[in-house]
Amino acid sequence: MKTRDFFKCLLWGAAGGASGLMKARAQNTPAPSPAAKGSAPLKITKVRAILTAPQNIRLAVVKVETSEPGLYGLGCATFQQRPLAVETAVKEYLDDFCRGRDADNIEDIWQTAYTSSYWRNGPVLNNALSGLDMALWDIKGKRAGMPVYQLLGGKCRFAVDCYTHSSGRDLKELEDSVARNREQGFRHIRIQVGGYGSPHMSSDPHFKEAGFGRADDTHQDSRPYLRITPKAFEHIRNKFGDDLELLHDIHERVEPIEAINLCKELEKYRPFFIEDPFPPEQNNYFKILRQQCSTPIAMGELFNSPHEWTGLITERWIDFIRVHLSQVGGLSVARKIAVLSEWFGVRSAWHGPGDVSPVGHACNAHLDLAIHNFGIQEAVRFNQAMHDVFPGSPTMKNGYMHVNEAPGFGVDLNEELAAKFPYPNTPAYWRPVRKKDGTSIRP
Ligand code: GCO
Ligand code: MG
Repeated sequence: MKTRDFFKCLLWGAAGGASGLMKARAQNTPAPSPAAKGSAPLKITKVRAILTAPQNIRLAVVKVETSEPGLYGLGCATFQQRPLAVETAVKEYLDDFCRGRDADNIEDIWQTAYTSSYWRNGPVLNNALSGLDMALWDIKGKRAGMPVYQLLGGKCRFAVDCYTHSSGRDLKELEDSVARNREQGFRHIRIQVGGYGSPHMSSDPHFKEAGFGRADDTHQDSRPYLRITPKAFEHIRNKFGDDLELLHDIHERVEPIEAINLCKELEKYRPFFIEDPFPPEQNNYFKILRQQCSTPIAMGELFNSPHEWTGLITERWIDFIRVHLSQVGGLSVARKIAVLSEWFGVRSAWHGPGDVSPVGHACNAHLDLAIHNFGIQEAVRFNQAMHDVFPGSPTMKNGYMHVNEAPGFGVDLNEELAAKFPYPNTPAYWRPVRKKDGTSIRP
């Protein structure tokens, strides 16, 4: 065979082989996902914050609009003490930063937006980032035609078990409040005597007589609170028995050593958890607390930075991680916190008070459904106006939170109606809390 013919055959063979290979590769390449099928990458066209207060609490929700007509996402950016600062961060910075970016690349947008301010991990920027992040997950769920919990791996439970709040100025009022919540099916109830630290039980605010501070500053002594709280646990345990799960929020209102003694005293009442015994500035006290008692501990609603939660989790100094999803930067961060926590036996108890929007509550619930190390979810009741402004809001039944099966988070926002609930004309800041001599304490 002439050399030339030999090489010709070789070439034909190779060409034939290659085309065969490409055909096989084409056959094995899955069809483009619906997310991208037939459409150019989905571009972000606008990012804006919507402010509303259907329940007289300052809520902020971010809406991300896209190049696909009618396709948008919603995310919670609620920081009720500084909402206008969050609105500015969205309007003046995130909107311009995001326009034209591929809405599908959530993690990349999170990471680049997170460092786009160079300085990071603060409440204002994290809330703005959270609104953006959650909205992108909402969009991805809508494009995939699935609820977000499905994107996170599907359900680990049929619904989200919740705790609610009971309080009373005295033990009788507290007892009545617990009875009402039990009637509604709650098996987990947080008990407080009055507000955090029971300030109504403090007397003689000497700083006021001395003209120190301002007249509307709050006075709280720790002793009355430290005396009444164990009594409240005893009273409720005696009234409702051992099966009712009891929770309590110290809300960082007393000195660290006082909180340690209180946690030791409450141990015999087998609380489900005691929350925020110390301020984040005193995280290292958790080690001492762990050495002194085995009262289950929850911490985290005030956290903004990984430096605050990582050590507590990896040292197993807490039992429940309670971050406020928008304060840590959104769902993309919270799901990583959940994964880290699972490896160290820490369960979730995401912050879910009235100053989280229904979109934020839905996001809590979607994550709660999908993670194995779910502990409990804080829940609040929405009034009718809230359901009207946020159609598709999560619902409560028999102490469980339910989300709907619509794609995304399943919660929408009626902007026209939202505009009818402007922010209340009251100070947005947390009023100072002072000891008898005027010393300010953590609120
Ligand atoms: C809780 C919290 C809240 C916060 C409030 C601050 O456990 O639910 O402590 O009540 O105080 O969210 O704005
Ligand atoms: Mg709390």
